[in-house]
Amino acid sequence: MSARIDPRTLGPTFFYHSDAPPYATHGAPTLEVRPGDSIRVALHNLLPPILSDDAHGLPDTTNLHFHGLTLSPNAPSDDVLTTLLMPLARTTYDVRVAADQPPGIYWYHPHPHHETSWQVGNGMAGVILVDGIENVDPALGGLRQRVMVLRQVYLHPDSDEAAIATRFCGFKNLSTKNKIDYLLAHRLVRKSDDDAKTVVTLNDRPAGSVAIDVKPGERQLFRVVNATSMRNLDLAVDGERLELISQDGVPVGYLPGSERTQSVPDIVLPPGGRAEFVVTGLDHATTLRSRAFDSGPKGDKDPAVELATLDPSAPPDAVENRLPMPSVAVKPPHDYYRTPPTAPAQHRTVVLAENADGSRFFINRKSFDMRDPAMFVAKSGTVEEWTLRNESEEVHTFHTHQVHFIVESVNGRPIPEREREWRDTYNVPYARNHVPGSAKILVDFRDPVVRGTFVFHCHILDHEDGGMMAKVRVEA
Ligand SMILES: [Cu+2]
Repeated sequence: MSARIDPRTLGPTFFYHSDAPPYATHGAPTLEVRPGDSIRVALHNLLPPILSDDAHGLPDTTNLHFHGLTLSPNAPSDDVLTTLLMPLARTTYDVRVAADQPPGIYWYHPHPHHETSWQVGNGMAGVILVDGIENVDPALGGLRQRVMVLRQVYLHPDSDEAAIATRFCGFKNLSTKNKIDYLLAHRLVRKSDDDAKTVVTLNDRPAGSVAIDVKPGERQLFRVVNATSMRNLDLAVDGERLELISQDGVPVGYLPGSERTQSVPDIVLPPGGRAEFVVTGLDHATTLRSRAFDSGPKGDKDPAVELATLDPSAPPDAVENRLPMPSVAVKPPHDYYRTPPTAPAQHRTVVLAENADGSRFFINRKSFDMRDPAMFVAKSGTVEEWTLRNESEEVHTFHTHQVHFIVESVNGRPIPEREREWRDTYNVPYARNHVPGSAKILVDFRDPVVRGTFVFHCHILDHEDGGMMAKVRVEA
């Protein structure tokens, strides 16, 4: 696939290629894999090389991060630190999905420091589905499943149909006038991230415009990715509770002692987070919505938004997508996600903070630089306890690459064992009355494939681009 300028929006986008017409398709394909499979993706950076309006003055680099998968952090696998494609450069990723990767929904997106929010905020993201969830919960076998990608994309000032017709896919093919248009649009849009210039979409259609066929009493599995760059979504369906099956790719019942499903009124999905839940059809139309989310006095506004109508009289699916019936799953040689964590070998503190006007962001008083040494060095095979402390008056979404973690307590309040689950994105509460928000987590470095240097950061991506990121090195 390639990263290039979308002639329709003048924003950066993925195109992917096939041997048959139309040869290049806008967007990023869903990759459906089984545990133990390899994913090979060739990526070609066709973004223009000449932009200098960024604070850092660099051209548009790009790369890929495979969010949530337990992978080697070293090239050609899930490496975002040294695999950084300059314009016209290309590379091939070779990613080995772990034999014990839990079945569920994961995703991939670019991760070039300073550029991540801009690229993801223009929709550059695709889904990775690891097969087999019906073997974990046989009651899911045969249900209709719906993969839903939620984005918040920029409204481009110049994306009308006439303009589309005059543009081509590669910048080098643009006329001088269109090059100037592009530069102006790029500069204009990049500097505006207020909500008025963005729109929430569900599978690339404006939120609220989608009608989904759910028959009365029918159970369907919704598999949702928050692929926005900086928006919290609080999912709910009017008139019913949701049956939560899985968060961040991992079934909630995976940890011994936790319940197989949870009945919940709503599910907060931070940017980068995923949830899989069963919805049961009512005998009348209802609404899948995101409730307003309180991200703190200094946080971005996350107002309520209607996402879709669930309607027993909606037109039937053109192609039905049903989960297979359960089969006997192959037993992996080890299964860290189902093995209770060992006693922590190390205790660390991660302080999240920002400057007064919210333009620079820090972890342990340090704003990220690509040349930084690792902030922490962990020993492979161990579990560590990290205390996350949020000193700012807005929520920050903690995310680690390569591994998942278990949230033990929030603001000093322990999470009951039956509700403990693996996460890879988690909102650390904001400070109130100068008392920092906090969360205590267990970070799992047991899988030997995770050796090398990688990053943890805030998944509100303009915070990451603004420096709220650090490196950790895991050694044998
Ligand atoms: Cu943040």
